[in-house]
Amino acid sequence: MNTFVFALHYLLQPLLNRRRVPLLWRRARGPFEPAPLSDSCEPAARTGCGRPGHPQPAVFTSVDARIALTAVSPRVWRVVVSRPGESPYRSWSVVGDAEEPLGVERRAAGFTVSTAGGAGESGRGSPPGTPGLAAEIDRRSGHLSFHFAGTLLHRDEAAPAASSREGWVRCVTEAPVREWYVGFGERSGPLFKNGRRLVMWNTDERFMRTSSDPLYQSCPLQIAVRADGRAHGIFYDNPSYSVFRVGGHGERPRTRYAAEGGPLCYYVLAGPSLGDVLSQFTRLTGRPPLPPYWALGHHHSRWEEEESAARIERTARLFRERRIPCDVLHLDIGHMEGHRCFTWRRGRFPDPGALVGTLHGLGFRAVVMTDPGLKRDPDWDIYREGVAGDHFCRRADGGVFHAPVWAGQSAFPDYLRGETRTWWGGLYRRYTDVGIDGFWIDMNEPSLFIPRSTMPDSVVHRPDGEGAGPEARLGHRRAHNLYGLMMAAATRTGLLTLRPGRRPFLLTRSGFAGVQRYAASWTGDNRSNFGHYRMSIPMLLNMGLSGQAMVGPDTGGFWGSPAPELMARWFQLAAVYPFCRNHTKAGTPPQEPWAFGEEVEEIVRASLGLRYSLLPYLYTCLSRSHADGRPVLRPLFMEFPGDGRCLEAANAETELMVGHALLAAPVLRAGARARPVYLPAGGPWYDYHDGSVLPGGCVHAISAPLTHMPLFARAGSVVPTVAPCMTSEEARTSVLVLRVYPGREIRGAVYLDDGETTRYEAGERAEIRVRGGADSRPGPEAEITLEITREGDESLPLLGAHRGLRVLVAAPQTPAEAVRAVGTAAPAGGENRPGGAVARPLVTAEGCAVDGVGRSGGFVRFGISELRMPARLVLHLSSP
Ligand code: MIG
Repeated sequence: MNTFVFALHYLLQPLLNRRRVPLLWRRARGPFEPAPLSDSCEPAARTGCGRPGHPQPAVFTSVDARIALTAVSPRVWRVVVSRPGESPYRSWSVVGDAEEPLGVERRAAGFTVSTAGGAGESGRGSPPGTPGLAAEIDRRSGHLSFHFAGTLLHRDEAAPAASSREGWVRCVTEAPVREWYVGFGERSGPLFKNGRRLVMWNTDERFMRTSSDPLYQSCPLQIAVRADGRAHGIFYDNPSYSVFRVGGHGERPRTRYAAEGGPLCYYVLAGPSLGDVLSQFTRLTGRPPLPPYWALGHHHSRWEEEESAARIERTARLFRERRIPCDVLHLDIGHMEGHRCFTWRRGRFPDPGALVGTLHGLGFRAVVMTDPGLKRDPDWDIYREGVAGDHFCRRADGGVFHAPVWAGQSAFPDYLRGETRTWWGGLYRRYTDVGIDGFWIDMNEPSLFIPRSTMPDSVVHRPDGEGAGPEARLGHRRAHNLYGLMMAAATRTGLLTLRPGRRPFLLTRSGFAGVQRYAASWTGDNRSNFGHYRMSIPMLLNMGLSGQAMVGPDTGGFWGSPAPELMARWFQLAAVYPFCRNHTKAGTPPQEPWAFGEEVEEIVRASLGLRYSLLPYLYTCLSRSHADGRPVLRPLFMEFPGDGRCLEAANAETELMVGHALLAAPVLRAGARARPVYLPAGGPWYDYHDGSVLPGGCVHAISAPLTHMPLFARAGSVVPTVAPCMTSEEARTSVLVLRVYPGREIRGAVYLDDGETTRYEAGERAEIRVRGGADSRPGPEAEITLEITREGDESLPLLGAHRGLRVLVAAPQTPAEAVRAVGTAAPAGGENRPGGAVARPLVTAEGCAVDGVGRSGGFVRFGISELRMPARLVLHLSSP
């Protein structure tokens, strides 16, 4: 499409899709009274409500409104506010639900609702004594206020307010103290959303700027962080077009939320830590499954309209010849015959199976793209099947809805229908049959080449499943934000059916709350400039805080061509992003790492080398996201709650924690060769590159030549690594190197499984845990204790696929002689006094043998053999 058409769509799209938030709101008429038990089930009873043994929600009704409070757990409550005639609450996002009993007490002005505490009658509840949320409801207005552990979280004003105009609903919340707002899914702009207007309407933003809103995904989750480090969240579970006017930076911030359709439903997530909020949110909406290990490798992509097997193969060979680590090559829409999904371009892909075979032989995996739009071509079997099976979205008059996209006039599967999802999922057989490894879905906002860029309001979707009868119809306005989510659901389920037991790798552009349970996401069509590079940090942090762990931008930028310096800097940063892919638009200059001169090529090679050495760590971080929803990329204030300087924007959106142990501080400006880095209090910190020690709680001027991104390890952490290598398979199988950064308490883990199958879900996984500590005696003498244990499935090899174990202990202050003196001959557990220089053994070992002691960089290195678990190492570092 030419720029003119793009520009036209760009201009018209917001005009045609935007809706004004009504000015007038009807308040419910009080008083509210507890509803009789028989009325207390929600209109669309999704759970066992009302059946024997199922606790009842606390329901309050007035003449024209109904407020239902349900405790999913003591710290996660659902509020549904409905007016007569409103459609029932039905969720596409929430998959993990339960109910806890609630108690209602009458007070002077209203009622207090609290979790009865304890496991309750149902026996499914939380451990007794878990403090829970409590709510007060004002009898006259129906306003609610939520408390947790003696603190007021927010007062909701006008919860039962609706507007007569097209059934909008709204909720205004007021916090009693200053708050910092994060979450909200994939968004441009700064990290903190205070004072911003955010629209939830999935949009293919064709000219993405650093201020564009909305973008491809929506997640109506607002997380509030307070100065004392506490956090709580409100998740508005409603896919309608909606608008947040997020509270400002004042002392009593008020947030206004309004959605185009009811009922109003929100979940209060009590925290109290930011990590708890993530755990609570992902308990509701699902946790990210583990991707195959290879998906953590470097992905290379390019939208090439003149795609061919020959070009792909050439690219693969170049990566190997030039020794640039790489695992995955992506095939964009150029591989299709006339942009028909699931087909191969004739002539240019004579034998797709052979191509995939060649790629596998070179150690690559192949990912292909599919779009929702299927070409209107009665001679094409897939289109015919779609029509015959009634799988396409319909016009109001019942005919199949068609609109132009890449393939020309196309029809669009109605992913809200279960049968259609099954049909769609089955189509992937055409790719899995030739060995394609991973899948990439695009244009699923949905994005169409018509001026409004998406389906007209009149298009009809026909959802099915629980709560929806066979007659159910959903207009596009209501289904819009769900389209990408359900396409991802259909694709993932299809892949699991086609290749039972194998983990799918799926990448999606669009999504809604809960998309993390189906797919990884990239941040769409960014630009090759420093602004977009910088913005990737707050963007990914907020996606992480919205439950999505496996995320990354187009490294190098999609539109345009990066300056060599930008390419170098962006790859240094992307090296620690969970999803690391280079991608660019058709028609742009080459963006392969070798297209920017030798210096940049070497920097990219080294950055990716660092990434590959960190793969065991990144994988362990992802296993945490899978277990409890905590993201891989974390804002500083998540790891250091209560350190006020972590909430200063200058630190919060230019630095990031990668998991629990590493702090990255990328250089964000062109020409800069140093940057200020705030290292949070509680340090010290170790420079990852040279092992030197820096105190925490202050800003350091860190030099950052073009070759290095400042990276720091937290005292007390253990970072599992391997030597830099070319493929993730090498990383998975080479010697495991535990880098120990002494602190008073030492903690770390390595997650192990087969990296490929879904058996980890059934318990075929294990974890190596390292625990220990360093004494804090002053002076050069130090004693460091490490205990290495293993938990989990005993049938897995002790070190997983790793060939051996080495331990590196950061000891920058230990003089080299002290280590050299005991040399490599240090007998495990024995006295060693070569020349009587060292009075005590350098190391005592139980459960393993130590050999090959030496010094490398700022580390003391131990080779470990004859390993049995638990193993114990006591390391005495002393001056000779
Ligand atoms: O209208 O498939 O964001 O990554 O290269 C553009 C072609 C369609 C948009 C995706 C981009 C991809 C491109 N697609």
